[in-house]
Amino acid sequence: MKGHPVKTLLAAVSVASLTLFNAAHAAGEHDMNHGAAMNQGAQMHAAGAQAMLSEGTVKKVDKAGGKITISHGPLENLGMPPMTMAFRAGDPAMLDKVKPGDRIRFLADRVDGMFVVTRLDAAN
Ligand SMILES: [Cu+2]
Repeated sequence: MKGHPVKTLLAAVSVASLTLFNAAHAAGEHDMNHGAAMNQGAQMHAAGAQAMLSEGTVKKVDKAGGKITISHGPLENLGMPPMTMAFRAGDPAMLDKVKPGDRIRFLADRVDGMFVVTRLDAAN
């Protein structure tokens, strides 16, 4: 059984790489080609998850409807130019920590044809 431990190690390493790649996909690059997704994964590794956040200003908070209107800069992961639009809140609790006029950093993704804010942080 010489060499068996090495094989096991190699298998573990490929599983780890696959898991990282799938995590990048789940984060919102599913519409991009694989090369771009892999580049973005490499950038995330270098600069941290902050690199993926987009900037915006809260225009309106609709807690009853679970929506937030944001005047946003370019959303690189969605290929969207700057505009003002409504997003669905991925988590209703997000809407408790912001108000119109707040500068935010956020992450949006397309889920079932709707744009959803999956992460929301106050910007200073
Ligand atoms: Cu938009």
